Amino acid sequence: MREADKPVDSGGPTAGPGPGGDRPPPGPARPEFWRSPLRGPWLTAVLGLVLLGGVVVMFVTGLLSYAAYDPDLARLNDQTPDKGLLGFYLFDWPTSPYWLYRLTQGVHVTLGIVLVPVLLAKLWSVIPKLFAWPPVRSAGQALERVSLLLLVGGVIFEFVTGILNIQLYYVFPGSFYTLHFYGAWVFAGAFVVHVAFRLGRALRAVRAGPAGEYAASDDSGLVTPAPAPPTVSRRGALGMVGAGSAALLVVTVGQSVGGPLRTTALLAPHGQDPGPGENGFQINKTAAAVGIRDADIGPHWRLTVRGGGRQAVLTYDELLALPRHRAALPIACVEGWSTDDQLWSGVRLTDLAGLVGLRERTPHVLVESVQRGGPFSSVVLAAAQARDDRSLLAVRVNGGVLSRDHGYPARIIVPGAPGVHNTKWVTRLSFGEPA
Ligand SMILES: Nc1nc2c(c(=O)[nH]1)N[C@H]1C(S)=C(S)[C@@H](COP(=O)(O)O)O[C@H]1N2
Ligand SMILES: [Mo]
Repeated sequence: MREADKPVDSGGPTAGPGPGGDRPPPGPARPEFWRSPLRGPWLTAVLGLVLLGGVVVMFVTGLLSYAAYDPDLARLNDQTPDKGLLGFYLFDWPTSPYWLYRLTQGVHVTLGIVLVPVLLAKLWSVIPKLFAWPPVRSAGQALERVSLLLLVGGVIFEFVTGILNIQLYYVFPGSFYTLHFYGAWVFAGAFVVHVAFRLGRALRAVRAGPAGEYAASDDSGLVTPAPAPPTVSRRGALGMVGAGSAALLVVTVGQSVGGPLRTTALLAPHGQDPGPGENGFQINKTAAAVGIRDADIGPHWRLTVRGGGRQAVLTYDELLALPRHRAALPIACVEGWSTDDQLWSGVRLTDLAGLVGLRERTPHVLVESVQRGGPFSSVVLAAAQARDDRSLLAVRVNGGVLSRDHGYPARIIVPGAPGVHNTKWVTRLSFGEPA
């Protein structure tokens, strides 16, 4: 009974009351309450180092995802207009390689799911520290505990909001995007502090091995003084965590990799085979789900093209009469799922800009759909996106007419961009807007 044998610093005014002064009250604050022989610096360090690598990749791909939305281009593209310095690194999202967002966001979401068992195991491995007694020993230690609160709270917040979003539970007070964005920065700050303080110790613990020498002289607060008989070794426990991650990988990754793997994406709401035919690939929001009416996309539908002080209004037949080009491009959603390349056919955005005299040096373009409201009903595409030869206002896909749910009569498809920039049910293109 470590705590009982040796006098602990007197905690001053915050020390626990009652007999024994700083003897923790019965329950989880007593080290012998936690009996698993698995806990110790080695297990915590190995899990921590795996998380360190994973979290860095998640943070970078998350920042990339934010950049891919082109938030600086227009207020319309940005749910976090008060980001200030946090947007310091933003850059123009490229159109090549055309699978760029499919890769970065597929990695972000898949890795997030795969890390869940690692995260849970890591939190389990350090849980006795949550009940450390006395709760506050010194100002420095209090500060450390607050940073750990931000670290643990932040990581749980990021995983929970991310997973709810990809499982399509939109239960957030406010926008997921805003919460996940600011949450990531809070977490990242606490994470940097944590790594700075603990990396050296973690590396030493890993070198010492699973049954390392530390047990006798342990000051980590992780090793139980009253171990229960082991049912599995530390390596075995780690193996189970790894197996859990591998299982999650198998039932998730197909939604991003596609091809024959798509049918294995059991955990992915959009991951599975959406049926046969030219339009047989994932749908995000159906026309019905966002309130598209027959009249909106029937014979009275028009495409208005504006820019440079001019305007052209086209019927569907007039749009079909324009020169058509093809591009094989995927849809890659922020939720991590993506389609295989689909063969789109439609009118180049530069040709449409040409209708108002802006074919050369085509500027950025405001794309609006017939959808009334909703965060994805309109978007601003960058000039580089509008100028790419593969950027189309598509009217056909895989040889068939666009289905209602894929954006009939006409939708945007842009290489490299997040799915949300591929606006469906388009009715107006305003080149050079907002000014
Ligand atoms: N008008 C409109 N366009 C939209 C959306 C929307 O909700 N409304 N969703 C976007 C999102 S988030 C994605 S991922 C793609 C999905 O396209 P799909 O349903 O054809 O696969 O459409 C985009 N275009
Ligand atoms: Mo999306």
